[in-house]
Amino acid sequence: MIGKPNVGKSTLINYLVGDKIAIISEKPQTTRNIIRGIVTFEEAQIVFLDTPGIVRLSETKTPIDRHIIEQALRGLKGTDLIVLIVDPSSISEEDKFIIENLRKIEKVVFLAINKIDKIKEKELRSLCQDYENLFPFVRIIPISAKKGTNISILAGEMIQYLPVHPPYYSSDLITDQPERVLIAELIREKIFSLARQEIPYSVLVNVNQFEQRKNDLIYIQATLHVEHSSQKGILIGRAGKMIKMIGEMARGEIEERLGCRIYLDLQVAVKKGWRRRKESLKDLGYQL
Ligand SMILES: Nc1nc2c(ncn2[C@@H]2O[C@H](COP(=O)(O)OP(=O)(O)OP(=O)(O)O)[C@@H](O)[C@H]2O)c(=O)[nH]1
Ligand SMILES: [Mg+2]
Repeated sequence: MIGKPNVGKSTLINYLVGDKIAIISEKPQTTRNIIRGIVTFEEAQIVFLDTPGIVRLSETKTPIDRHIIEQALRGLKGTDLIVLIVDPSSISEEDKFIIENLRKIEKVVFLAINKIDKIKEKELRSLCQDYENLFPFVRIIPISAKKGTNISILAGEMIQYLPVHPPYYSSDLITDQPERVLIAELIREKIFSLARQEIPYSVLVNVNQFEQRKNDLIYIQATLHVEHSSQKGILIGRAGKMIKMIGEMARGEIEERLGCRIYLDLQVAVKKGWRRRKESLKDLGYQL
């Protein structure tokens, strides 16, 4: 699944697997890694890849952003099917940039026009026509990832185009993402919903400790790395208010997921200019 930032790729993967495996926010460029969501149907298994939102390479602000996008585009070659996800506004430069990349690889491409809960039937028809004129999509399916509209149709159609192969994963698995990574992501999601401007983009979350303590309590220690010392104060907030709120929101959700009580210990540290250094990709889970 590929698309420009904020079109609802992560919302869609969560709907498909029936659980939250990818974080979501109102801000663009939330997803940083490729996340696998596995759905096993009676007649097939689909391994969906949620990818970071694509912007034109000339628009990237840091070498890391550039690498992340290049990686997502390269990843297209290794898949059986591609679903381009767009929002129902008119075709943007980003959409065109992605389509140009799709032309270079000969693959079956579906178009999913998401957020149809936000537009009128007539506008949708003319948008479908515009996309049809632009690229030979095998199917154009209007969906709402938030409401679940037409998602089963999309999956059903995709199954028709899958190659024959034994399942890659056991049928009870919905993701191969390690628990620590998911916890770090959930913390990052709360930062996206509470902090403003550059802050969410400047934070790198590392879960360092994850230990079972007595009385069914799990102790989790995570460090929130920011790029500059000035951001440290903002993330902590006046009298520690901001970090406390992040911690409370994240704790609630992590407890729900793990089904037990946790003690969440958050620390903020400065990792000067980490977004400008290519080595940081390793901390983000990429292979250099
Ligand atoms: N109205 C409406 N909003 C939606 C729908 N799907 C997603 N959204 C909203 O769109 C915003 C972005 O959703 P995400 O799933 O984070 O988008 P994304 O494509 O993964 O974004 P990046 O990771 O930044 O590339 C969130 O506020 C979602 O709630 C939909 O079907 N209808
Ligand atoms: Mg996303």
